[in-house]
Amino acid sequence: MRSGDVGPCTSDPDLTDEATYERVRSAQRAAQRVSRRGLLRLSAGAGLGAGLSAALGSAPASAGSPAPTSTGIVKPLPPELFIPQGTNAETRWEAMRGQGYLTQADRFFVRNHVATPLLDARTWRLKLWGTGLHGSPAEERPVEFTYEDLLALPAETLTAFIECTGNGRSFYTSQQGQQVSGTPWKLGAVGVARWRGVRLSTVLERAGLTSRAVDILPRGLDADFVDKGENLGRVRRPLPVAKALKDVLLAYEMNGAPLPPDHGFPVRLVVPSWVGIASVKWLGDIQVADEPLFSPWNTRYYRLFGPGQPPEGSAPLTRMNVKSAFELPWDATLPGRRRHVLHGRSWSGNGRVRRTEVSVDGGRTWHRARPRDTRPNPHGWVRWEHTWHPHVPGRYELLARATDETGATQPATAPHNTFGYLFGAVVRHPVTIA
Ligand SMILES: Nc1nc2c(c(=O)[nH]1)N[C@H]1C(S)=C(S)[C@@H](COP(=O)(O)O)O[C@H]1N2
Ligand SMILES: [Mo]
Repeated sequence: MRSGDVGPCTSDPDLTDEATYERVRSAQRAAQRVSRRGLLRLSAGAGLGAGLSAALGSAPASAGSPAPTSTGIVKPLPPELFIPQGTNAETRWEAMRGQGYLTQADRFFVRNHVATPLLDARTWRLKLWGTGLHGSPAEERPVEFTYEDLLALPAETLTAFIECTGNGRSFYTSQQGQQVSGTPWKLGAVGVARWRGVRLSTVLERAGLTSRAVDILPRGLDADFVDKGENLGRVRRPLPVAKALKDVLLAYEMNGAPLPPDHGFPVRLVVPSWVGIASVKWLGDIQVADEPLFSPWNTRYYRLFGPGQPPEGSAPLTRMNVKSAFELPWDATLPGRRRHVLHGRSWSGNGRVRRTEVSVDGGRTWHRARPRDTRPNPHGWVRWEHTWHPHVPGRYELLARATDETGATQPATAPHNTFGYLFGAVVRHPVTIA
């Protein structure tokens, strides 16, 4: 977002640190009390915005709309763009070659706990409820917003990546010989889009956010998630109010078009720089509480478990780490004795990437890659290129290593954790020179 922080949290605290997390929560008491009158005014005279007309015209629930396939994903998954991963689909990095800065929806990865639900924007409502709102003590009197209400509120755009916490997970096994559980992603569980919608702070304030609110719990409208026979209910993950007020978007557009069904139509959260699970899709309701909230998605998942961690796991994961990827097929073959321009992208949840270095000799020597985005977006990625002229045919490993504005860089190995989260080590990309 262009403008500065909103709400009580004007610094940039590291909420992965539990002590900071606590401090942020108490600072939250300074949050402004906002009346609910603004909300009532909304209903009168709000015309249909262009986004709504477009969305209603192509309402996924209308007759003749595509039905989800066996993967539960609605959009086509051509093999040249996606690697199938069960109910998920991974972007092929070679499909980013020649693309612009943004990841288009036709190739944006999909991470679904269950099937994509087909929702109707005309009947959809966002409900806010809980002890953190004025005059809404109980679930039975939620504050409701229609799709049209949201379109009538001030809109913001935000260019940000969404990345699965398990992106790169397969490299724990293939590079480090370690066992991990979960979808064996390579590096294609990330994409950058231009999201448009309403600031979550705007909606929380209009719903009557109190100064006592500490956590919110956004919940999706997809079906219950069942893990090995245990029903864990609908996907939901608590978010501290401090982050909710800072830079989170209730997005209804992706790259200038209404959200596609697979990416959260009609409305999703976009929680910039944080683990993908925070960006809840198909948003149905948000509990706002004056006490800390918990769900399996911040207790049993999305913490680090394993060596060096307490039995209950680390603090809940928040920011993503630094990563880099080449826009090449996995196990690429390139013609020898000619010049190649290698392309790639680097990104970090800590902030802007400052530089990327490339090694074409397995890590012995490193060369600064040429950045292609000179004014990098704080929540996006940086494109870069490096010229390579291999003379000798054979097997190579290409490495890329980024450093972000906090000085965080990609190590040679990633600390093991049983779920294989946050693989931030340098990935060794195999290439054969023919
Ligand atoms: N309701 C709901 N929201 C969800 C999920 C889900 O399964 N259901 N998956 C989460 C996870 S783990 C990720 S990584 C992102 C993926 O967003 P995308 O499918 O648009 O790429 O959505 C998040 N939001
Ligand atoms: Mo994820």
